[in-house]
Formats: sequence, C-alpha cells, structure tokens
Amino acid sequence: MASTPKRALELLIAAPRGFCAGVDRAIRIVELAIEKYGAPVYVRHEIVHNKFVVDTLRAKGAIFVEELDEVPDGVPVVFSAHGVPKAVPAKAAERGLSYLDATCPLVSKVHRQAERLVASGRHIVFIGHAGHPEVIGTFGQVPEGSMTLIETVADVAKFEPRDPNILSFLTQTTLSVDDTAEVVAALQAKYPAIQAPRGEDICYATSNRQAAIKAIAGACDAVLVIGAPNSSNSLRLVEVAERQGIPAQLIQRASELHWGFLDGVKTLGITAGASAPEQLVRELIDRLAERFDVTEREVETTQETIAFKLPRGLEAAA
Ligand code: 2E6
Ligand code: F3S
Repeated sequence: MASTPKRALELLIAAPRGFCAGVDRAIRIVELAIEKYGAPVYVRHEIVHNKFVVDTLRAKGAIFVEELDEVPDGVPVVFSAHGVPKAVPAKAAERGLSYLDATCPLVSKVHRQAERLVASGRHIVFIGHAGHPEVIGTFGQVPEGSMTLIETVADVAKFEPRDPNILSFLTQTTLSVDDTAEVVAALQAKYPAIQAPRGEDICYATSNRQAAIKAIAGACDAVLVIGAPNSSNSLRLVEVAERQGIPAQLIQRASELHWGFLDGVKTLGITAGASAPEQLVRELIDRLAERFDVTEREVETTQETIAFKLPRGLEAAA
C-alpha cells in the first residue's frame, strides 16, 4: 500500500544563529585545560547555558560546580563565560588554586567600565536581569552600594538616586535590544545628564541574532528557538518573535518538541541561542524531515567574523 505523502513544511533558518565567539572560546578553554592538566578540571557554573555542551564536556572530564568551595585543593578550575565577582579569583588565589577565566571578553569589557566609572565617583545604573550570573559577576566588580539594578521602565520610575548628577548606565550583554532602548529612554527622560556607555554593552552576537529572527519572523507561522531555559540571550529570541505576534517556543533539542505546535504551520522559523550547538539545529531539521516534506532556506542578515584570543598559557596548546 502506498504511504500517504508527507505534508510540505518550509523552514526559514535564521543566520547568524548559535555559537558566538565568546562561547567558542569558553568551551575551547575547558577542552584545552583538560588536555593540559588532565581530568578532572572543575568548572564553576555551567561554562555556557547549554545542557548538551555541559554533558559533552563532562564526558571529557569536566566537573561542574556552583561555588568555589566545592572545588578540592590542588585541581584547576575554570570560571564560566558569564563572569565572576572579583572575590572569586581572589579566593582561588588565596587557596593556591590554578584558575582559568573563560569570561567572555565582552563581559570583561563591561566589568572594566564599571570599575572605571566607580573610581571616578559615578553611581552606576545597571540594566539587567536580577539573579543572572553575569549580573552577579558585574555587581561583584564594584563596592556594594555603588551600582543599582534596573530591570524595567517601572523600576526607572521607582528609582530615587542620592545624587542624580553622577549617574552612568551600563547593561548586561544579552538583553532585548528593543526593551533596553525603552528603559534607556525612560532613564534619559528622567535624568537628562545620565552618562551612556562608551560603546554598546549589548553584544554583537545578541543583537545580530535578534535582528536575524526579526527579519524572518513575519514570514513564519511559528518559530522554534534552540536554547536552554536559563539562557538569557535565547529567551530574548523567543520574545522577539512573539512581539511580532508569531507563536514561538524555546526547546533544548528536538526531543522536546510537541508536534501539535506545528499544526497548521506551513512556514517554520528556526534559530538558536548563542550557547546552542549547530548540531542541535541539524538534529531538529532531520527530525522534522522524517515527518514533513521540508524545504530549507537560510536567511542571512549579516556575517560574523569575530574571534577571541585564548588566555595566555593555553594558546600554545591550541
Ligand atoms: C556569557 C555572556 C553572555 O544566559 P546568557 O545568554 O547570558 O548565557 P549563555 O551561556 O546562554 O550564552 C552565552 C553567553 C555567555 N552570553
Ligand atoms: Fe560574549 Fe555575547 Fe557571546 S557577551 S559569550 S559574545 S553572547
């Protein structure tokens, strides 16, 4: 008996998507640390927010912990791409631990700006998401009380600075470009003298991935984002699609997809957060091709060529 033909499904695949230069570098640091020191190598916090990446590195000899206290004496430790408060490397040095810092250079850049601003007597308004490790790390660069967290436009209204004339703002690297513009506009309306960062703090990868999904979402009936629920930049991609009225879902990998989500969908948009491996995008497309007659079209809004150097001492092993 002839089988029923598969239903057609057009895939619009956003580019850029997936790994950014900071994630590439962080993963490589863990791999090279294992090669150099031998297993186990401890990693403080998920090196990047992706279970597949973490499980793959665990299989190679990485041990993931949340706090430095959990790292035994005498073993090397890597700090995650999201950055750490200053107290963490200080404590590691005090214990005589060898440590490698996989903080993304673009997060470190914000850390240095924060230090510089506070040293020059400014109070920092930091736009970010409470509890996120990058926010904890950035707050940990400056003395307590010298930085205030603002998450929303409503927070701007509630904010009562001691001295409105010494304000500067900085942001988390993985925020929504559009939401942040609204928060910044509210800050500038309330405090016209507030100083903006020298360059944009939202990183190139975050803004490029948001622009890429924005460009295709309107032509899609639904959007799937590969990424983890604790990945800030991935969550923002879901929001970008939803803002255009397009149903969007975040899935860690193909096995999490509820097929009912694709009922009536003729054109499906696909993207991946900066910490999601391309292998998981391929896996999703292959799984879709088993059920549908898929056609793939990649829509590239910009090309990325940026790469970051490895820390000294590891580049020789690369
Ligand atoms: C470090 C800084 C920014 O949750 P978030 O999006 O920050 O993190 P990941 O691990 O999902 O993405 C990479 C990253 C690392 N982004
Ligand atoms: Fe860095 Fe941005 Fe990636 S801050 S880790 S380049 S998402």
